[in-house]
Amino acid sequence: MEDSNHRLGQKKVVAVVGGGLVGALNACYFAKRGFEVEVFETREDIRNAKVVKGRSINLALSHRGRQALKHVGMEDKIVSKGIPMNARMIHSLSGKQSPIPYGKKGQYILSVDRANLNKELLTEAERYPNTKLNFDHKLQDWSAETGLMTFARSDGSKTQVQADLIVGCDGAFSAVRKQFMRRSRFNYSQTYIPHGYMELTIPPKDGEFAMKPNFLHIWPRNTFMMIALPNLDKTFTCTLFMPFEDFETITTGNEVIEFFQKYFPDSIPLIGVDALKRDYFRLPAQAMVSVKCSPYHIGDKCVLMGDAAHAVVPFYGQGMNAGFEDCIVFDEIMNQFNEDLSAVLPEYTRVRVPDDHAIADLAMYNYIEMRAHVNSKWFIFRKHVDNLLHFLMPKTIIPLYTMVTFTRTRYHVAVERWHWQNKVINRGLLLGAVGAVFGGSYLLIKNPANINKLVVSSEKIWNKLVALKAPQSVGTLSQI
Ligand code: FAD
Ligand code: EGU
Repeated sequence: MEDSNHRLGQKKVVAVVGGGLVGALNACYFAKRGFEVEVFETREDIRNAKVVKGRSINLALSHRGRQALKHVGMEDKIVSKGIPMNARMIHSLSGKQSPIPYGKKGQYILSVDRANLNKELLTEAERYPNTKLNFDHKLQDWSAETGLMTFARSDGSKTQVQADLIVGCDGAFSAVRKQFMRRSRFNYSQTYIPHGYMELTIPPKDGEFAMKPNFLHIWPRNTFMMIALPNLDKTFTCTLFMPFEDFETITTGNEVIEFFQKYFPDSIPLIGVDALKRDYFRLPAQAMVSVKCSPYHIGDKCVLMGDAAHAVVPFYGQGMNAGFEDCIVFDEIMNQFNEDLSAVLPEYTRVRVPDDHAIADLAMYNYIEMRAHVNSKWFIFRKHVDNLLHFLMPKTIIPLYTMVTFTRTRYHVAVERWHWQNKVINRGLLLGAVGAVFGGSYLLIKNPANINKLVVSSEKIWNKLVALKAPQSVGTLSQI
Protein backbone atom coordinates (compact mmCIF):
# COMPACT_ATOMS: atom_id res chain seq x y z
CA MET A 1 0.00 0.00 0.00
CA GLU A 2 0.91 3.64 -0.44
CA ASP A 3 2.62 5.27 2.46
CA SER A 4 0.19 8.17 2.46
CA ASN A 5 -1.01 7.69 6.02
CA HIS A 6 2.47 7.21 7.38
CA ARG A 7 4.64 10.06 8.56
CA LEU A 8 8.31 9.12 8.71
CA GLY A 9 7.18 5.53 8.88
CA GLN A 10 4.81 6.38 11.71
CA LYS A 11 1.08 6.11 11.41
CA LYS A 12 -0.89 9.31 11.57
CA VAL A 13 -2.55 10.15 14.87
CA VAL A 14 -6.33 10.61 14.74
CA ALA A 15 -7.95 12.21 17.77
CA VAL A 16 -11.63 11.36 18.07
CA VAL A 17 -13.21 13.91 20.42
CA GLY A 18 -16.31 12.41 22.08
CA GLY A 19 -16.78 8.77 22.98
CA GLY A 20 -20.53 8.74 22.46
CA LEU A 21 -22.28 6.63 19.83
CA VAL A 22 -20.69 8.21 16.76
CA GLY A 23 -17.25 8.76 18.32
CA ALA A 24 -16.95 5.16 19.48
CA LEU A 25 -18.02 3.81 16.08
CA ASN A 26 -15.71 6.21 14.27
CA ALA A 27 -12.79 5.05 16.41
CA CYS A 28 -13.38 1.53 15.02
CA TYR A 29 -13.39 2.86 11.44
CA PHE A 30 -10.08 4.74 11.83
CA ALA A 31 -8.48 1.92 13.82
CA LYS A 32 -9.44 -0.55 11.11
CA ARG A 33 -7.50 1.58 8.63
CA GLY A 34 -4.42 1.38 10.82
CA PHE A 35 -4.37 4.93 12.17
CA GLU A 36 -3.12 5.62 15.68
CA VAL A 37 -6.49 6.41 17.30
CA GLU A 38 -7.00 8.32 20.54
CA VAL A 39 -10.53 8.85 21.85
CA PHE A 40 -11.14 11.68 24.32
CA GLU A 41 -14.34 11.62 26.33
CA THR A 42 -15.52 14.00 29.07
CA ARG A 43 -17.36 11.39 31.09
CA GLU A 44 -15.95 8.53 33.08
CA ASP A 45 -15.97 5.13 31.37
CA ILE A 46 -19.70 4.34 31.22
CA ARG A 47 -18.83 0.63 31.38
CA ASN A 48 -17.92 1.19 35.05
CA ALA A 49 -20.68 3.65 35.86
CA LYS A 50 -23.65 2.45 37.89
CA VAL A 51 -26.18 4.78 36.34
CA VAL A 52 -25.58 6.27 32.95
CA LYS A 53 -26.77 9.83 32.68
CA GLY A 54 -27.69 11.08 29.30
CA ARG A 55 -30.34 11.53 26.73
CA SER A 56 -32.97 8.98 25.76
CA ILE A 57 -32.71 5.46 27.09
CA ASN A 58 -33.49 3.62 23.89
CA LEU A 59 -33.34 4.43 20.21
CA ALA A 60 -34.74 3.18 16.94
CA LEU A 61 -31.94 1.64 14.87
CA SER A 62 -32.69 1.29 11.16
CA HIS A 63 -30.98 0.38 7.88
CA ARG A 64 -28.40 3.16 7.66
CA GLY A 65 -27.18 2.60 11.19
CA ARG A 66 -27.08 -1.17 10.69
CA GLN A 67 -25.03 -0.86 7.51
CA ALA A 68 -22.51 1.28 9.37
CA LEU A 69 -22.26 -1.26 12.19
CA LYS A 70 -21.90 -4.09 9.69
CA HIS A 71 -18.81 -2.50 8.20
CA VAL A 72 -16.90 -2.97 11.46
CA GLY A 73 -18.45 -6.38 12.17
CA MET A 74 -20.78 -5.13 14.90
CA GLU A 75 -24.19 -5.54 13.26
CA ASP A 76 -25.06 -9.01 14.54
CA LYS A 77 -23.93 -8.27 18.07
CA ILE A 78 -26.12 -5.17 18.32
CA VAL A 79 -29.08 -6.61 16.42
CA SER A 80 -29.17 -9.66 18.68
CA LYS A 81 -29.75 -7.36 21.65
CA GLY A 82 -32.33 -5.24 19.87
CA ILE A 83 -36.08 -5.73 19.83
CA PRO A 84 -37.62 -5.78 16.35
CA MET A 85 -40.50 -3.39 15.82
CA ASN A 86 -42.43 -4.55 12.75
CA ALA A 87 -45.15 -1.94 12.94
CA ARG A 88 -46.38 1.12 14.73
CA MET A 89 -49.22 0.68 17.17
CA ILE A 90 -51.43 3.74 17.16
CA HIS A 91 -53.25 4.38 20.42
CA SER A 92 -56.39 6.45 19.97
CA LEU A 93 -57.96 8.46 22.74
CA SER A 94 -60.57 5.77 23.33
CA GLY A 95 -57.81 3.23 23.96
CA LYS A 96 -58.24 1.50 20.63
CA GLN A 97 -54.97 0.15 19.23
CA SER A 98 -54.34 -0.03 15.47
CA PRO A 99 -51.21 -1.64 14.04
CA ILE A 100 -49.67 -0.20 10.86
CA PRO A 101 -46.83 -2.32 9.46
CA TYR A 102 -43.58 -0.66 8.43
CA GLY A 103 -43.47 -2.78 5.32
CA LYS A 104 -42.73 -6.31 4.25
CA LYS A 105 -41.81 -8.97 6.79
CA GLY A 106 -38.09 -8.15 6.73
CA GLN A 107 -38.75 -4.45 7.08
CA TYR A 108 -38.59 -3.66 10.76
CA ILE A 109 -36.69 -1.26 12.93
CA LEU A 110 -34.96 -2.18 16.17
CA SER A 111 -35.29 -0.77 19.64
CA VAL A 112 -31.77 -0.68 21.09
CA ASP A 113 -30.48 0.37 24.47
CA ARG A 114 -28.31 3.49 24.13
CA ALA A 115 -26.01 2.68 27.05
CA ASN A 116 -25.44 -0.90 25.91
CA LEU A 117 -24.77 0.20 22.34
CA ASN A 118 -22.26 2.77 23.54
CA LYS A 119 -20.53 0.23 25.80
CA GLU A 120 -20.28 -2.40 23.06
CA LEU A 121 -18.82 0.14 20.63
CA LEU A 122 -16.21 1.31 23.16
CA THR A 123 -15.22 -2.29 23.85
CA GLU A 124 -14.96 -2.98 20.14
CA ALA A 125 -12.80 0.13 19.57
CA GLU A 126 -10.53 -0.98 22.41
CA ARG A 127 -9.97 -4.36 20.77
CA TYR A 128 -7.76 -2.68 18.17
CA PRO A 129 -4.22 -2.45 19.57
CA ASN A 130 -3.81 0.94 17.86
CA THR A 131 -6.70 2.53 19.82
CA LYS A 132 -6.49 4.25 23.17
CA LEU A 133 -9.51 5.48 25.12
CA ASN A 134 -9.02 8.52 27.34
CA PHE A 135 -11.90 9.14 29.74
CA ASP A 136 -12.25 12.15 32.00
CA HIS A 137 -10.80 14.29 29.18
CA LYS A 138 -12.90 17.31 28.35
CA LEU A 139 -11.80 19.27 25.31
CA GLN A 140 -11.46 22.92 26.28
CA ASP A 141 -9.76 24.45 23.33
CA TRP A 142 -7.76 23.58 20.26
CA SER A 143 -5.83 25.28 17.49
CA ALA A 144 -6.78 24.85 13.86
CA GLU A 145 -3.25 25.91 12.89
CA THR A 146 -1.31 23.36 14.91
CA GLY A 147 -3.85 20.71 15.84
CA LEU A 148 -2.88 21.15 19.49
CA MET A 149 -5.73 20.35 21.88
CA THR A 150 -6.15 21.23 25.56
CA PHE A 151 -8.12 18.91 27.80
CA ALA A 152 -9.40 19.52 31.33
CA ARG A 153 -9.44 16.69 33.88
CA SER A 154 -11.82 16.43 36.81
CA ASP A 155 -8.93 16.88 39.28
CA GLY A 156 -8.40 20.36 37.84
CA SER A 157 -5.31 19.44 35.80
CA LYS A 158 -4.86 20.08 32.09
CA THR A 159 -3.19 18.06 29.39
CA GLN A 160 -2.20 18.95 25.87
CA VAL A 161 -2.28 16.56 22.95
CA GLN A 162 -1.28 16.92 19.31
CA ALA A 163 -2.96 15.08 16.47
CA ASP A 164 -2.77 14.97 12.68
CA LEU A 165 -6.54 14.77 12.33
CA ILE A 166 -9.19 15.83 14.82
CA VAL A 167 -12.58 14.20 14.41
CA GLY A 168 -15.27 16.14 16.27
CA CYS A 169 -17.91 13.70 17.51
CA ASP A 170 -18.71 15.63 20.66
CA GLY A 171 -22.42 16.07 20.19
CA ALA A 172 -24.88 18.93 19.62
CA PHE A 173 -22.94 21.37 21.82
CA SER A 174 -19.60 20.48 20.26
CA ALA A 175 -16.47 22.10 21.66
CA VAL A 176 -14.62 21.18 18.46
CA ARG A 177 -17.15 23.25 16.48
CA LYS A 178 -16.29 26.36 18.51
CA GLN A 179 -13.14 26.89 16.45
CA PHE A 180 -15.22 26.65 13.26
CA MET A 181 -17.49 29.40 14.57
CA ARG A 182 -14.61 31.87 14.71
CA ARG A 183 -13.78 31.39 11.04
CA SER A 184 -14.99 33.35 8.07
CA ARG A 185 -17.54 31.78 5.71
CA PHE A 186 -18.69 29.20 8.25
CA ASN A 187 -22.47 28.84 8.14
CA TYR A 188 -24.28 27.99 11.32
CA SER A 189 -27.85 27.89 12.53
CA GLN A 190 -29.47 26.42 15.58
CA THR A 191 -33.13 26.24 16.50
CA TYR A 192 -34.67 25.17 19.77
CA ILE A 193 -38.17 23.87 19.28
CA PRO A 194 -40.90 24.88 21.76
CA HIS A 195 -41.36 21.24 22.80
CA GLY A 196 -39.51 19.41 25.52
CA TYR A 197 -39.43 15.70 26.24
CA MET A 198 -39.69 13.57 29.33
CA GLU A 199 -39.09 9.85 29.76
CA LEU A 200 -41.39 7.58 31.76
CA THR A 201 -41.31 3.83 32.25
CA ILE A 202 -43.97 1.16 31.80
CA PRO A 203 -42.93 -1.74 34.05
CA PRO A 204 -43.59 -5.40 33.17
CA LYS A 205 -47.01 -6.77 34.10
CA ASP A 206 -46.97 -10.25 35.70
CA GLY A 207 -43.40 -10.61 34.47
CA GLU A 208 -44.37 -9.92 30.86
CA PHE A 209 -44.45 -6.89 28.55
CA ALA A 210 -47.48 -4.78 29.52
CA MET A 211 -48.17 -4.02 25.84
CA LYS A 212 -47.30 -5.85 22.64
CA PRO A 213 -43.50 -5.69 22.43
CA ASN A 214 -42.76 -5.73 18.71
CA PHE A 215 -44.24 -2.31 18.01
CA LEU A 216 -43.35 1.33 18.14
CA HIS A 217 -46.26 2.54 20.27
CA ILE A 218 -47.52 5.99 19.38
CA TRP A 219 -50.12 8.24 20.99
CA PRO A 220 -50.50 11.11 18.46
CA ARG A 221 -52.45 14.01 20.00
CA ASN A 222 -51.48 17.03 17.90
CA THR A 223 -49.42 19.26 20.21
CA PHE A 224 -48.91 16.39 22.64
CA MET A 225 -47.40 13.11 21.60
CA MET A 226 -46.14 10.06 23.38
CA ILE A 227 -43.99 7.28 21.97
CA ALA A 228 -42.98 4.01 23.65
CA LEU A 229 -40.16 1.65 22.69
CA PRO A 230 -39.63 -1.80 24.26
CA ASN A 231 -36.58 -2.77 26.33
CA LEU A 232 -34.98 -6.19 26.89
CA ASP A 233 -36.00 -6.15 30.58
CA LYS A 234 -39.67 -6.16 29.45
CA THR A 235 -40.20 -2.52 30.30
CA PHE A 236 -41.13 0.21 27.83
CA THR A 237 -39.58 3.64 27.81
CA CYS A 238 -42.22 6.23 27.04
CA THR A 239 -41.17 9.60 25.71
CA LEU A 240 -43.69 12.37 26.23
CA PHE A 241 -43.33 15.34 23.85
CA MET A 242 -45.09 18.53 24.85
CA PRO A 243 -44.52 22.31 24.75
CA PHE A 244 -42.44 23.55 27.68
CA GLU A 245 -45.31 25.91 28.49
CA ASP A 246 -47.58 22.95 29.14
CA PHE A 247 -44.96 21.07 31.13
CA GLU A 248 -44.77 24.09 33.38
CA THR A 249 -48.52 24.35 34.00
CA ILE A 250 -48.53 20.90 35.56
CA THR A 251 -47.21 21.30 39.08
CA THR A 252 -48.88 18.67 41.27
CA GLY A 253 -49.30 14.93 41.16
CA ASN A 254 -53.05 15.28 40.74
CA GLU A 255 -52.61 17.60 37.79
CA VAL A 256 -50.38 14.98 36.16
CA ILE A 257 -53.08 12.35 36.50
CA GLU A 258 -55.73 14.79 35.29
CA PHE A 259 -53.62 15.55 32.22
CA PHE A 260 -53.01 11.88 31.44
CA GLN A 261 -56.68 11.13 32.06
CA LYS A 262 -57.55 13.64 29.38
CA TYR A 263 -54.96 12.73 26.73
CA PHE A 264 -53.41 9.32 27.43
CA PRO A 265 -55.96 7.51 29.63
CA ASP A 266 -54.98 4.01 28.54
CA SER A 267 -51.40 4.60 29.68
CA ILE A 268 -52.25 5.41 33.32
CA PRO A 269 -52.74 1.82 34.54
CA LEU A 270 -49.68 0.78 32.50
CA ILE A 271 -47.33 3.33 34.06
CA GLY A 272 -49.14 3.27 37.42
CA VAL A 273 -50.71 6.22 39.21
CA ASP A 274 -48.07 6.47 41.95
CA ALA A 275 -45.13 6.02 39.59
CA LEU A 276 -46.59 8.65 37.26
CA LYS A 277 -47.04 11.17 40.07
CA ARG A 278 -43.45 10.56 41.19
CA ASP A 279 -41.55 10.16 37.89
CA TYR A 280 -43.07 13.20 36.23
CA PHE A 281 -41.22 15.42 38.71
CA ARG A 282 -37.97 13.49 38.88
CA LEU A 283 -36.30 15.32 36.01
CA PRO A 284 -37.27 18.51 34.26
CA ALA A 285 -38.33 18.24 30.62
CA GLN A 286 -35.36 18.18 28.25
CA ALA A 287 -34.86 20.56 25.32
CA MET A 288 -34.44 19.58 21.68
CA VAL A 289 -32.25 21.51 19.30
CA SER A 290 -31.69 21.38 15.57
CA VAL A 291 -28.24 22.39 14.34
CA LYS A 292 -27.12 22.89 10.77
CA CYS A 293 -23.73 24.07 9.63
CA SER A 294 -21.21 23.97 6.79
CA PRO A 295 -18.47 23.27 5.93
CA TYR A 296 -17.79 20.19 8.05
CA HIS A 297 -14.02 20.47 7.79
CA ILE A 298 -11.05 22.77 8.32
CA GLY A 299 -8.26 22.11 5.82
CA ASP A 300 -6.87 18.63 6.27
CA LYS A 301 -6.90 19.02 10.06
CA CYS A 302 -10.41 18.62 11.39
CA VAL A 303 -13.81 17.21 10.53
CA LEU A 304 -17.19 17.17 12.30
CA MET A 305 -19.50 14.13 12.38
CA GLY A 306 -22.68 13.07 14.15
CA ASP A 307 -24.64 15.58 16.22
CA ALA A 308 -21.61 17.88 16.28
CA ALA A 309 -22.20 18.45 12.56
CA HIS A 310 -25.99 18.08 12.49
CA ALA A 311 -28.21 17.74 15.51
CA VAL A 312 -31.71 16.87 14.31
CA VAL A 313 -34.99 16.81 16.20
CA PRO A 314 -35.99 13.18 16.92
CA PHE A 315 -39.16 13.14 14.81
CA TYR A 316 -37.80 10.80 12.17
CA GLY A 317 -35.79 8.49 14.41
CA GLN A 318 -32.69 9.28 12.32
CA GLY A 319 -30.18 11.25 14.46
CA MET A 320 -27.94 8.34 15.34
CA ASN A 321 -28.61 6.57 12.05
CA ALA A 322 -27.45 9.65 10.13
CA GLY A 323 -24.39 9.99 12.37
CA PHE A 324 -23.49 6.35 11.79
CA GLU A 325 -23.97 6.82 8.06
CA ASP A 326 -21.53 9.77 8.24
CA CYS A 327 -18.87 7.20 9.22
CA ILE A 328 -19.54 5.01 6.17
CA VAL A 329 -19.63 7.98 3.79
CA PHE A 330 -16.31 9.25 5.14
CA ASP A 331 -14.85 5.77 4.84
CA GLU A 332 -15.99 5.43 1.23
CA ILE A 333 -14.35 8.74 0.37
CA MET A 334 -11.15 7.64 2.16
CA ASN A 335 -11.02 4.70 -0.26
CA GLN A 336 -11.75 6.89 -3.23
CA PHE A 337 -8.94 9.36 -2.43
CA ASN A 338 -6.36 6.96 -1.02
CA GLU A 339 -6.58 8.47 2.46
CA ASP A 340 -5.25 11.81 1.19
CA LEU A 341 -6.86 13.97 3.86
CA SER A 342 -6.41 17.23 1.95
CA ALA A 343 -8.72 15.78 -0.72
CA VAL A 344 -10.96 13.62 1.50
CA LEU A 345 -12.11 16.36 3.88
CA PRO A 346 -13.42 18.83 1.26
CA GLU A 347 -15.07 15.98 -0.63
CA TYR A 348 -16.75 14.79 2.57
CA THR A 349 -18.22 18.26 3.09
CA ARG A 350 -19.30 18.45 -0.54
CA VAL A 351 -21.05 15.08 -0.46
CA ARG A 352 -22.46 15.01 3.04
CA VAL A 353 -23.73 18.51 3.78
CA PRO A 354 -26.74 18.31 1.40
CA ASP A 355 -27.81 14.98 2.89
CA ASP A 356 -27.44 15.94 6.54
CA HIS A 357 -29.26 19.21 5.88
CA ALA A 358 -32.02 17.26 4.14
CA ILE A 359 -32.63 14.97 7.12
CA ALA A 360 -32.49 17.93 9.51
CA ASP A 361 -35.18 19.64 7.43
CA LEU A 362 -37.28 16.50 7.13
CA ALA A 363 -37.22 15.88 10.87
CA MET A 364 -38.22 19.50 11.51
CA TYR A 365 -40.95 19.30 8.86
CA ASN A 366 -42.37 16.18 10.49
CA TYR A 367 -42.30 17.85 13.90
CA ILE A 368 -44.33 20.77 12.54
CA GLU A 369 -46.68 18.45 10.67
CA MET A 370 -47.31 16.19 13.66
CA ARG A 371 -48.02 18.99 16.13
CA ALA A 372 -50.22 20.87 13.65
CA HIS A 373 -52.76 18.24 12.73
CA VAL A 374 -51.76 14.69 13.45
CA ASN A 375 -54.14 12.86 15.71
CA SER A 376 -54.53 9.09 15.66
CA LYS A 377 -57.16 9.05 12.88
CA TRP A 378 -55.10 11.25 10.58
CA PHE A 379 -51.92 9.27 11.26
CA ILE A 380 -53.64 5.97 10.40
CA PHE A 381 -55.32 7.46 7.33
CA ARG A 382 -52.12 8.97 5.94
CA LYS A 383 -50.08 5.81 6.40
CA HIS A 384 -52.81 3.75 4.71
CA VAL A 385 -52.93 6.16 1.77
CA ASP A 386 -49.11 5.93 1.45
CA ASN A 387 -49.24 2.15 1.55
CA LEU A 388 -52.15 1.95 -0.90
CA LEU A 389 -50.43 4.18 -3.45
CA HIS A 390 -47.28 2.10 -3.10
CA PHE A 391 -49.37 -1.05 -3.59
CA LEU A 392 -50.98 0.35 -6.75
CA MET A 393 -47.73 1.73 -8.20
CA PRO A 394 -44.89 -0.06 -6.42
CA LYS A 395 -42.18 1.25 -8.77
CA THR A 396 -43.43 4.84 -8.91
CA ILE A 397 -44.57 5.65 -5.39
CA ILE A 398 -42.34 4.72 -2.46
CA PRO A 399 -43.31 6.19 0.92
CA LEU A 400 -40.79 8.75 2.18
CA TYR A 401 -40.26 6.96 5.50
CA THR A 402 -39.44 3.78 3.54
CA MET A 403 -36.64 5.50 1.61
CA VAL A 404 -35.38 7.15 4.79
CA THR A 405 -35.66 4.15 7.09
CA PHE A 406 -35.08 1.08 4.93
CA THR A 407 -32.68 2.20 2.20
CA ARG A 408 -29.46 4.12 1.86
CA THR A 409 -30.98 6.44 -0.74
CA ARG A 410 -29.17 9.72 -0.16
CA TYR A 411 -31.38 11.84 2.09
CA HIS A 412 -31.47 14.73 -0.36
CA VAL A 413 -32.42 12.37 -3.20
CA ALA A 414 -35.21 10.89 -1.07
CA VAL A 415 -36.58 14.40 -0.55
CA GLU A 416 -36.38 15.22 -4.28
CA ARG A 417 -38.09 11.98 -5.12
CA TRP A 418 -40.78 12.64 -2.55
CA HIS A 419 -41.52 16.03 -4.14
CA TRP A 420 -41.70 14.41 -7.56
CA GLN A 421 -44.03 11.69 -6.28
CA ASN A 422 -46.32 14.28 -4.72
CA LYS A 423 -46.52 16.00 -8.09
CA VAL A 424 -47.47 12.70 -9.76
CA ILE A 425 -50.11 12.02 -7.11
CA ASN A 426 -51.59 15.51 -7.38
CA ARG A 427 -51.68 15.29 -11.18
CA GLY A 428 -53.39 11.91 -10.85
CA LEU A 429 -55.97 13.30 -8.44
CA LEU A 430 -56.61 16.30 -10.70
CA LEU A 431 -56.93 14.11 -13.77
CA GLY A 432 -59.26 11.77 -11.89
CA ALA A 433 -61.44 14.66 -10.73
CA VAL A 434 -61.58 16.21 -14.21
CA GLY A 435 -62.35 12.80 -15.70
CA ALA A 436 -65.14 12.19 -13.21
CA VAL A 437 -66.75 15.56 -13.90
CA PHE A 438 -66.59 15.16 -17.67
CA GLY A 439 -67.51 11.50 -17.64
CA GLY A 440 -70.40 12.10 -15.26
CA SER A 441 -71.67 15.06 -17.30
CA TYR A 442 -71.44 13.05 -20.48
CA LEU A 443 -73.51 10.22 -19.06
CA LEU A 444 -76.09 12.58 -17.63
CA ILE A 445 -76.44 14.50 -20.90
CA LYS A 446 -76.59 11.40 -23.02
CA ASN A 447 -78.96 9.54 -20.77
CA PRO A 448 -80.71 12.02 -18.47
CA ALA A 449 -83.59 9.73 -17.48
CA ASN A 450 -81.51 6.82 -16.35
CA ILE A 451 -79.78 7.94 -13.18
CA ASN A 452 -80.01 4.31 -12.03
CA LYS A 453 -77.30 3.32 -14.46
CA LEU A 454 -74.81 5.55 -12.74
CA VAL A 455 -75.84 4.38 -9.32
CA VAL A 456 -75.68 0.75 -10.35
CA SER A 457 -72.28 1.05 -11.94
CA SER A 458 -70.83 2.84 -8.96
CA GLU A 459 -72.33 0.18 -6.74
CA LYS A 460 -70.59 -2.44 -8.85
CA ILE A 461 -67.27 -0.69 -8.49
CA TRP A 462 -67.80 -0.43 -4.77
CA ASN A 463 -68.60 -4.14 -4.49
CA LYS A 464 -65.49 -4.99 -6.45
CA LEU A 465 -63.40 -2.87 -4.12
CA VAL A 466 -64.91 -4.52 -1.06
CA ALA A 467 -64.31 -7.96 -2.55
CA LEU A 468 -60.75 -7.01 -3.36
CA LYS A 469 -60.08 -5.70 0.10
CA ALA A 470 -61.89 -8.20 2.32
CA PRO A 471 -60.07 -11.51 1.85
CA GLN A 472 -56.61 -10.15 1.11
CA SER A 473 -56.36 -6.79 2.77
CA VAL A 474 -54.42 -7.98 5.79
CA GLY A 475 -52.01 -9.95 3.68
CA THR A 476 -51.48 -7.37 0.98
CA LEU A 477 -51.10 -4.43 3.26
CA SER A 478 -48.55 -6.14 5.45
CA GLN A 479 -46.55 -6.97 2.36
CA ILE A 480 -45.89 -3.35 1.59
P1 FAD B 1 -23.68 12.19 21.58
O1 FAD B 1 -24.42 10.94 21.74
O2 FAD B 1 -24.21 13.45 22.20
O3 FAD B 1 -22.21 11.96 22.14
C1 FAD B 1 -21.29 13.00 22.30
C2 FAD B 1 -20.22 12.57 23.29
O4 FAD B 1 -19.22 13.57 23.35
C3 FAD B 1 -20.75 12.38 24.70
O5 FAD B 1 -20.30 11.16 25.21
C4 FAD B 1 -20.17 13.56 25.46
O6 FAD B 1 -19.90 13.25 26.82
C5 FAD B 1 -18.89 13.82 24.70
N1 FAD B 1 -18.43 15.21 24.78
C6 FAD B 1 -19.17 16.33 24.71
N2 FAD B 1 -18.39 17.43 24.82
C7 FAD B 1 -17.12 16.97 24.95
C8 FAD B 1 -15.86 17.63 25.12
N3 FAD B 1 -15.76 18.97 25.19
N4 FAD B 1 -14.74 16.86 25.23
C9 FAD B 1 -14.83 15.50 25.18
N5 FAD B 1 -16.00 14.84 25.04
C10 FAD B 1 -17.12 15.57 24.93
N6 FAD B 1 -31.55 8.81 16.87
C11 FAD B 1 -31.91 7.70 16.17
O7 FAD B 1 -31.23 7.32 15.21
N7 FAD B 1 -33.02 6.98 16.51
C12 FAD B 1 -33.83 7.35 17.54
O8 FAD B 1 -34.82 6.68 17.82
C13 FAD B 1 -33.50 8.53 18.28
N8 FAD B 1 -34.29 8.93 19.29
C14 FAD B 1 -33.95 10.06 19.97
C15 FAD B 1 -34.80 10.50 20.99
C16 FAD B 1 -34.51 11.64 21.71
C17 FAD B 1 -35.45 12.09 22.78
C18 FAD B 1 -33.33 12.39 21.39
C19 FAD B 1 -32.99 13.63 22.14
C20 FAD B 1 -32.48 11.95 20.38
C21 FAD B 1 -32.78 10.80 19.66
N9 FAD B 1 -31.94 10.34 18.62
C22 FAD B 1 -32.30 9.23 17.91
C23 FAD B 1 -30.71 11.08 18.23
C24 FAD B 1 -29.45 10.49 18.88
O9 FAD B 1 -29.59 10.50 20.26
C25 FAD B 1 -28.23 11.31 18.48
O10 FAD B 1 -28.24 11.61 17.12
C26 FAD B 1 -26.94 10.57 18.81
O11 FAD B 1 -26.81 10.36 20.18
C27 FAD B 1 -25.71 11.35 18.31
O12 FAD B 1 -24.53 10.72 18.69
P2 FAD B 1 -23.20 11.53 18.84
O13 FAD B 1 -22.16 10.53 19.22
O14 FAD B 1 -22.97 12.37 17.65
O15 FAD B 1 -23.45 12.54 20.04
C1 EGU C 1 -39.22 9.81 18.20
C2 EGU C 1 -38.68 9.71 19.47
C3 EGU C 1 -43.80 7.75 13.89
C4 EGU C 1 -37.84 7.52 18.96
C5 EGU C 1 -42.10 9.73 12.97
C6 EGU C 1 -43.11 7.57 12.73
C7 EGU C 1 -39.06 8.77 17.31
C8 EGU C 1 -38.39 7.63 17.68
C9 EGU C 1 -42.25 8.58 12.26
C10 EGU C 1 -38.01 8.58 19.85
C11 EGU C 1 -43.68 8.94 14.58
C12 EGU C 1 -42.82 9.91 14.14
C13 EGU C 1 -39.94 6.89 12.15
C14 EGU C 1 -39.46 5.62 12.24
C15 EGU C 1 -39.28 6.88 14.29
C16 EGU C 1 -43.30 6.29 12.02
C17 EGU C 1 -40.45 7.53 10.94
C18 EGU C 1 -39.53 8.65 15.95
C19 EGU C 1 -38.36 6.69 16.59
C20 EGU C 1 -41.91 9.22 9.92
C21 EGU C 1 -36.91 7.44 21.60
N1 EGU C 1 -39.82 7.56 13.31
N2 EGU C 1 -39.05 7.37 15.55
N3 EGU C 1 -41.51 8.42 11.07
O1 EGU C 1 -43.32 6.26 10.80
O2 EGU C 1 -39.91 7.32 9.86
O3 EGU C 1 -43.45 5.28 12.72
O4 EGU C 1 -37.52 8.57 21.12
F1 EGU C 1 -44.38 9.15 15.68
S1 EGU C 1 -38.87 5.30 13.79
CL1 EGU C 1 -42.66 11.34 15.04
CL2 EGU C 1 -39.42 4.42 11.01
